[in-house]
Order: sequence, then C-alpha cells, then structure tokens
Amino acid sequence: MSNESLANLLKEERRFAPPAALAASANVTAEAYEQAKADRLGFWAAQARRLSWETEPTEVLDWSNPPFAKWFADGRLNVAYNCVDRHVENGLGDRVALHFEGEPGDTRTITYAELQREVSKAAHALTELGVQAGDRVAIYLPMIPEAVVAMLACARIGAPHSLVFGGFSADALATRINDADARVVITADGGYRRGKPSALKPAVDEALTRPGTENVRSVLVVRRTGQEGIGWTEGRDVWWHELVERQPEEHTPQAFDAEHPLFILYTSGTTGKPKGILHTTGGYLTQVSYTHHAVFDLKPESDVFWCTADVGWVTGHSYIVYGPLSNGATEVLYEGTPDSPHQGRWWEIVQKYGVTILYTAPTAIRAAMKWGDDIPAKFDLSSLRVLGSVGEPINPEAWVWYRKHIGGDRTPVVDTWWQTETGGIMISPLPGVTETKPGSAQVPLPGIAATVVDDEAREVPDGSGGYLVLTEPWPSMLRTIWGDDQRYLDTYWSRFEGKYFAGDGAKKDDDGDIWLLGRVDDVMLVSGHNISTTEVESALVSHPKVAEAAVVGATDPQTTQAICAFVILRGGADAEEEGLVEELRAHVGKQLGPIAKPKRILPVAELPKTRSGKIMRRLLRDVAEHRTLGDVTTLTDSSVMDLIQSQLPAAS
Ligand code: 6R9
Repeated sequence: MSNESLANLLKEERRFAPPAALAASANVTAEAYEQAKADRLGFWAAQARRLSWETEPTEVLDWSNPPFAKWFADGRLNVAYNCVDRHVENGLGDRVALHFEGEPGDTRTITYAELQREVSKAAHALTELGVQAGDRVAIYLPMIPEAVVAMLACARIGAPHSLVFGGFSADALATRINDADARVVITADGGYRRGKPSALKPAVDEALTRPGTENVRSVLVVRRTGQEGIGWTEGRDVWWHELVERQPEEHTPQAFDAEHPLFILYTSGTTGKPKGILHTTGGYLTQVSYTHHAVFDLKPESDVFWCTADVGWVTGHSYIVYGPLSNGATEVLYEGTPDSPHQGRWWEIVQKYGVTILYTAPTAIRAAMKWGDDIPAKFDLSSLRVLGSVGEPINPEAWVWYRKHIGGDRTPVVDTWWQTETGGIMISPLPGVTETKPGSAQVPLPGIAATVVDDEAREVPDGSGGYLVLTEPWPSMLRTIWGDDQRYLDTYWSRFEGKYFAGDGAKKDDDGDIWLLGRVDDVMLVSGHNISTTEVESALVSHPKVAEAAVVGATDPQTTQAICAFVILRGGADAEEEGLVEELRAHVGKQLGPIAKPKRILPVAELPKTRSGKIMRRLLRDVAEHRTLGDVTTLTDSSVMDLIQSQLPAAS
C-alpha cells in the first residue's frame, strides 16, 4: 500500500440487536470487556481456570524475550484429558460428542465415554509404533471420526500432530512431512467425495518415495472406503483396525508443560515454502475454549454445534476439535460437500440433528445464495440460534442473506476474524452483547488488543483505513514458525515495531468498529487511491443479480491499476442480458462512488478458490493482465481457470 491510507468507501446502516432472550442468558456479558480492560492478564488467568491443570500455573505471560511468548509456563496439563476424560469423570460419559454423518449417508454416534476409549486405544497404538512425546505425527485423513481420535491421541502422548488436508497432493504432503520430520503418518485408504470413493493412500505411498521423508517408519491406515488394490509396504504399513482395536481401553494421560508443542499446521501463503505454524498447549487450549464458549454462547447441555470446516484447517483444529470438545459440546462432523447428493444436504443435516449453532465460511453462504432461496426453505431450520462466519470478509449482502434465509431473521450472525497464526478467534461480535453490523467483525474480544494503523504505525482515527495489527500478545498466538525463528520475526513482527502485522487491510468506522478489507497484497491503487477489493466485491454482491464477485487491480496505463471484476450471477440471472455490465458498473458507482467503478466486469461460472474456500485473486490478476498463470497447486479445481480463460474476450 502507498502512503495514502485505504479509502473508506462502504457505508452500511443496517443494525441488528441481540435477541432479548439470548442476551438475558448469555455466557458472556459486556462486563467481560471491562474486566479484561482493567486487568488483561488477570482476565486470561481466570480463563485458564476453565481447564483442568495437573499443576495450576502461577505465571501468566512471560514476554521477557519478545516476540517469543510463554503463557502459563509453570502449569502442566494434558489436552486430551481436558477434551475427553474430565467430562466422563464429571458424569457426562453418555453425552454425544460427535454425530458423524458420512457422505454416503452412513452415520456414527460417539459419546464422550466412547471417545475416551477410542482415544486411549489410539494412544497405546501410537506408543506401540514407537511414538514418544515430542515426535511429530503427520495426519492425512478425510473428515471421519478417526481424524479427531488421531489428533487427540497425539495430544494425549505429547506428540505434536501436523494435519495435511486430504485434498493436497503427494508433493504437498511430502514437503510437510519433510519440514516437520514426521515419524508416523496416519491416513486412510480413501474418503468419499461427491458420491465416489477417492483414494488417499497412493498419495502417501508416493510422498514417501521423496527425499526427506525417510524418517517415517510407520503408516497407520484407516479402512474407510474398502477400495481394492491399494499398495501395501510390509513392515511399514499397519491397518488401524488391526493395531488400534487390540489395544487396552484405559490409558493414563500424562501432563505436559503448558508450552509443550501441540501441533504444527502449514499455511501456504502466496510465496515461498509453506510456513509451519507452531501452537503449544496451555495458552492455545485456554483461548480456543474461552472463545468457543463466548462467541457461540455454547450451552453444552442443550446445544448442537456444527462447524463445517475440514479438520485439516485451523478452523477445524480450534472449532471442531479443541474448543468444542474442551467445552463438552455435542457436535456434528460431516465428511462431504454441501451439494452432494443435492444442494440441500447441509440444511437436511441441520434439521436432522437439530443443529443450534452453525459456523461456516462466506464462500459456502454465497454458493447457497447462488443455488437459490427455495432450497433452504424446504427444511426446518428453526433449531438454529447462532450463526458464525470465518475465512474471508463476508459481504454485507451475504451476511443479511445468511441471517434471513438460514437464521429465520432471528439469529445473531457473528463474523469472526482470526488466522492460523492467531490460533483462536480475535475479533468478533458477542451474540448476547453486540449490536451487529452486516459485514463487520467489529470488536476485539475481551483480552485481545487489535487496532488499525497507517504506514508509520500510527493508529488511524475512526473513519479511516490502514493495516490491521495486534498490539499485545495473546494466549493462542503462534510461538514461531517451525524451525525458522528468523522467518517468524520477519514475517509478522518486522513491519511495525513491537506489533504483530496480520497482513490484512482494515478500517475503523465512525463508531471505531473494525471492518476487514482483504489481504494488503490485494489492495488496488487506482488514480492515486487505495481501494479495497472487499468493498468493491461487496458492492457487486449487493446487486440482486450477483451471488459472488472477485475483484483485482490490473495494470493500466492511465490509472496505474484498473478495477477488473469477475462475477458469478445468482440463479435466474442471465449473463448475456443486454446492459447487465453497465447496470453493475452503475450500481458500484452508486454504492461506493465513481472511483470504484470497475473498468471491466466479466460474468463467469466459477471462481478460483483455495482448498479452504478463499478466492485466489492472484490468479485472476494473471488472467486480467494476460500473463501465464502462477502456481495453481493450491486450487480446489484447476479446470476453473481454463473455464475462466475460455470465457474471456480477446485481449482488450
Ligand atoms: C481462520 C482462518 C486467515 C486469513 C486472514 C484474513 C482472512 C479470516 C476473516 C477473514 C475477514 C473474517 N479472514 N477470517 N477476513 N473477515 N472474518 O481463516 O485462518 O486460513 O490462516 O486465514 O483469512 O485475510 O488473514 P487462515
């Protein structure tokens, strides 16, 4: 971004007060902000007491060697004990932990008592394979209960796990195994994707032929699809059902230091090799447990929580596994895609299990908007009481659609900003406290210090834009990049002295509420103005014919960059309609001002997304500037780019 700060174009006037009943019985009230403000460390020390410690910590934060933080350093605890055993000890063994719904329609119900037995057996099995505290275990599994069991088993014996999303290639898996120096890989024969078995094991076999993966001595294989002809290496490969099933059902968890590594999770970013984000034990569990309790207002005895993310992403780590289970929640785990076998599958699941809290991503909401309002309308969604969003800025129109068509115009929507690096939610409304604004993540949670600064690291006044920074350490912060402290310093702590730079652009509105404006690498410079891709996209999505939009700045001789928009139309709208492009341009001009009018608008059928559902603007910029495409390996579906290029008019 240049010296001129990000323009603040979008004005959103709609407001939604918390439902009175929810506010009256909310887990967290406005008082929490006061308490945390008066004594931030005391506040976090109190939240740490949500957990069961073998040795209670007396220290809260050690920031003597910034930015290398230690939280609760003299405390000791076991994460799996906190997520499983203590609930059983508290008489909740019969409570359902997981309602598993496989894509083909098979189901499993797993209570906390069963989960305890499964995790115990898996912990013994890993020990039998020679895994010791500190050894890294790579997990490459579909969204099946064994993924949760495997993570908790690793945590139980102090072996940091490294999940690799099941859609990643053998190469991506090999790089991650190598970087973490994993000793064991846990995988499955395959998983189900869009009605068909899709193999996983061959990618593991291939990855383990690559240099740097020699230290993997065992591959533990879950039988999920039962597909024929998967390769088998004697002496290395072991079936889960053979090894795990014969283990004892009781296992004594051992406590680990609060700063013992819990997991490594790789973020790809746009350049360079993937960064292994390291999270540790006590601070991480404290923050994910507290934020899950506060942001979703979880009442474990009556709620059914469903986070639709894959366990391979941080959202799955923190809000499928560690947050909900540490709180004794009952949750849904769904293996498949939202449109298999039909576009109402998610809503059918909400109805079937009586889901009360749903946490998903804007990309899924926009897809549902595109498929049409009539699809969710066929299902009974009246159980829902809180809706959450994460992963990208949510366009105000998608927010309002979500509240109305999924939440029956009744449920609060919490837009939660955070990152793999932050470990847990950082900025979000609280459903019983905050009057919400569609499209804004609004306020840092109690105990979190975030603000927006300009190029010179000065806090911007209300009504201005700039860079989002975190100004105080937080319990679930990343501790470093695995094996590369220097890269940790350079990437996050060098742009603004003493502040964590998140890489996102943001603005403060006139009330001081925070709006996320997309990655700063995506900010456009048009005739001397910095314009956020998010705001132009939101303006486009606020047109009734547009379901989704991706905007990029393409080099332009007159204006430095010209705004180029790719739009997906809503069901029923016609891409060939005369005057459509002009109508959309005029609409953006009216919403944001003439400077933000896209120079080009191209209706497309699909947009390039990362496997976690984020729009990959970098590739669209390549298209808009008629360049050969950059790295497409993290795309969900690389044929999308061929499709977009084939729809492009010849170079203009
Ligand atoms: C949890 C997760 C982090 C990046 C982050 C930002 C974007 C996430 C957002 C959001 C606007 C939100 N992001 N939540 N932007 N509003 N509510 O997604 O982690 O995969 O590491 O991505 O996602 O750009 O910096 P991760």
